[in-house]
Amino acid sequence: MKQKTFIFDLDGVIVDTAKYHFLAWQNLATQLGIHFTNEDNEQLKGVSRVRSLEIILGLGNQTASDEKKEKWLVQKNEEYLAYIEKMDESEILPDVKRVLQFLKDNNQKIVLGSASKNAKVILDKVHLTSYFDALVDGNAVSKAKPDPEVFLVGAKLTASTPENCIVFEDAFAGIQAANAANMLSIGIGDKAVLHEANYCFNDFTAISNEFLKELIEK
Ligand code: B16
Ligand code: MG
Repeated sequence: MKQKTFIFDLDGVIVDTAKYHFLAWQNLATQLGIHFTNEDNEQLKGVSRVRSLEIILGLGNQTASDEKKEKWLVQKNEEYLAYIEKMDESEILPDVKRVLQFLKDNNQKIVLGSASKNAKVILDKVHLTSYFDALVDGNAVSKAKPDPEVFLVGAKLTASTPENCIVFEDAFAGIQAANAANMLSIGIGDKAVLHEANYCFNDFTAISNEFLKELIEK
């Protein structure tokens, strides 16, 4: 059997941490007098922490000094980490573990490619760290998705060529990053949003072991 590298995004693919990001951002927005809804939160998916704050300030037509922004970023992250602290395996999204296990059993490389600087903590919390051959997170890269850097670093760490990499992503910018890296992109979520992906599924329950086998042998 061939060996491919399967790169997983974290938030929205392995776990749904968007709900915790939302609660922490909403608290900060309220403090700043900015109306921030669940719908607005969609814009923050896959986007870096700093960029997320800029989007929220933009919603309220506000600007702030770098010093203030730094203080708010720390405050938001502390609150977010308090939610993460309570996470356990029950928060792993449906069939993610089955897919990881199938890939491992078939000697495939598994990599994390996330914008989050908290990725390692989250993987440890849900006890999935041991499945991964390499972790590429927000601390390891300087350019955010849709730049392909995060996925290209992942390919390099597993000594794989981009053509042999398959990316699972829930964010439009993430699919663009995978395509720009010359990798096969698989959208997890809404097909209307992720229309640039090579394939798209609602979630991992729709991805069979036979399909994974096909991807490996491609
Ligand atoms: P942090 P992903 C992303 O994770 C989230 O989707 C995005 O909403 C968040 O702002 C970003 O991580 C940074 O997270 O504040 O923990 O560094 O989808 O790339 O796994
Ligand atoms: Mg994501």
